[in-house]
Order: sequence, then structure tokens, then C-alpha cells
Amino acid sequence: MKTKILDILKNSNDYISGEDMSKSLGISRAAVWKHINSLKKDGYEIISVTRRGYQLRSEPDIITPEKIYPYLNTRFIARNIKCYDEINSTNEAAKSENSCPDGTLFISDIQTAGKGRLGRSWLSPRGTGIWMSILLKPDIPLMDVSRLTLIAGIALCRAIGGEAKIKWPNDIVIGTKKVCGILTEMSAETDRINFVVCGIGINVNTKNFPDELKDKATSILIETDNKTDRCYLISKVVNELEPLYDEFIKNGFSSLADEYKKSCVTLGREVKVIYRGKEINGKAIDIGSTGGLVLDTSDGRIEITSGEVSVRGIYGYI
Ligand code: BT5
Repeated sequence: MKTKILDILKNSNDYISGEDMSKSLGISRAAVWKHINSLKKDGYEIISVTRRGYQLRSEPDIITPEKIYPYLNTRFIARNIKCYDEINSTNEAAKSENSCPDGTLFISDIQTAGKGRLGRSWLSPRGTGIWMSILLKPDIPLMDVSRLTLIAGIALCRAIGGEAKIKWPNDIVIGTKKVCGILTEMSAETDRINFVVCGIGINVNTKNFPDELKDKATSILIETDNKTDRCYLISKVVNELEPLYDEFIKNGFSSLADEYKKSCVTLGREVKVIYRGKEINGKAIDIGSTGGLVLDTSDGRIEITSGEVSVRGIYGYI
């Protein structure tokens, strides 16, 4: 109902009376007033003038389900949204609330303990980024789960647009710096997936990074000089992700491999990989049909399915 009231306010150029809204929505004027107050608490600037009604003056730069829903054209992803002002990690929230419906989106304005891979931390300051996790319940073999990171990478490249490229497997970079990271986690039994959590962190309107990240991190604002509406970008990501996910579930990764390869900045470069405790040097030449990185090394051709990859020329690897 709050979303409907917001829609009406957004679509009217003039004041709109509480009575007109109550009639068109079939609720009492007191209920309209209650929802208007709740929108004001969310930071919407709504003025009310006696005998004329309400008018929306400005929208806050906050993330709310009401601001995301109107942009969505998905069937199930983000149809249920859990929005937090502050949380330790949206991946942790999704894991502990895994009984929520398939596709539930967990999102927070700030993460106090944002996580990267292998116990690393992910800087998630207030109000400037997108820190979100999608709870998924796919019926796929366990070994296919890591490919969801690649699918998310394609969706993120499309949604961020411009010069955004994928550094295999889970970074989105612009130029030589990281604008976004993906952390896919899962819970499974021996042969059955209980759920997967696809965590996505995007530096959107970040102006500055701390010294330790300055050389390797960037934001959409820094790269384009434009402020981005975070709710719009969230919806763009999930709108791109859902058809890719459907295709992946139906036909596997191979039909998506071409687009992945076109967006993948790792290919054709010299790379250094830490894989199962060993350092491997070689040239990245392909993405295998199952999503692995194919390397030409002095010992011949190998395919790795996970690992720490440093690419010559990116984040200072020389
Ligand atoms: C990642 O790990 O890139 C996965 C990041 C996933 C973050 C999302 S936010 C929503 C969800 N909830 C979570 O708790 N996590 C997910 P990795 O490849 O391990 O990269 C981590 C490294 O990136 C760190 O060690 C830093 O060097 C660097 N880093 C940390 N914060 C960054 C930031 N905001 N932007 C760019 N680089 C960052």
C-alpha cells in the first residue's frame, strides 16, 4: 500500500488530496495519513497543504523496497525484499533466514562486517554502495554452483555498463580497479543443495577509499562523474540476472560462455594463479564450457576451477 501511495504521489504533478487517494485505493483517510507519515520517516519530503492535499518534493537517497519494486520486471528474484539500515553482512542475514522464499533479496545501507572470500573483509560504508545478497534455491548439481558467480558477473557487467569488465572469477573491474565483488556461498548435503547465497558488493557513489584500497578500488561515481540511483541499479542487476539464471538452469553455462568471454578481461593476459597452495604462471586463453579458466603453462594446458588469480596490469601485478 505504501508503494501504491508513493506511486500516486510520484505520478501527480499537482497536489493530491487524501480523500482522492483513499477513494482510489479503497482505504480510509487515516490509513493514507499513516502511510504518508511512514514515507516521511523514510526520508521522503512530502508537504501537505490544507484543502489541497499532499505533494512529493524530493526522494531520499535511501534504499527501500518501495523504491525498488516499481523498477522490477522479474518473476521471483527480489520479489521479496529484506531491507536493513545496518547489518553485519547481508550474506550472513540470507544464510540465517534461509527459509525465506527463493529469490529473496537482502540489502543493507551499511555492513559492519562485510565479507570477501577466504575470510577477507569487504569495505561497505553507509549510504554509498550496494551491499546485497540473493537467496537462491536451485536444483542443480553441486559442482555447478560456482558458475552462478560467473552468471552474476555477466549480469553486473550489463547493469553497470560502460567499461565494466569481469576479472575471472568474481571481480568486476573498470580499467585496472575493482568496482564490484561477488561472494557466492552455499549450504548443501552430499548430493543436494539446500540454498545458495549470491552476495554482491558494488561501489556506487563512493568518493574516496582508504589508503590501502586507493590503488585497487574504484566506484561508478569516480569513473563516470555521475551519481547513480542505487535502487534503480539494484533493480537493473536483478532484472539482468533473472533471465540469465533461468537460461543457466535450463541449458547450463555453455550458452552463456560467449558473452562471459567477451566481457572477461583476464583472457589473453599473463596470469599468476595460487591454486591449491601452488603458484602457477601462464597465459589465460579460454573459459571452459563449465566455467573454469584455461591456462597455457610451460607444463601444458590446464583448467582451473577456482583460485586466486592475479592478472598482469590489474591491481598492480607486474
Ligand atoms: C570479493 O572478495 O570481492 C567479494 C565481495 C563480496 C561483497 C558482498 S557485499 C554483500 C555481501 N555481503 C557480504 O558480507 N559480502 C557480500 P575478494 O575477492 O576476497 O576480495 C576482497 C578484497 O577486495 C579485500 O581483501 C580488499 O583488498 C578488496 N576490497 C575490500 N573492500 C573493497 C571495496 N569496497 N571495493 C573494492 N575492493 C575492496
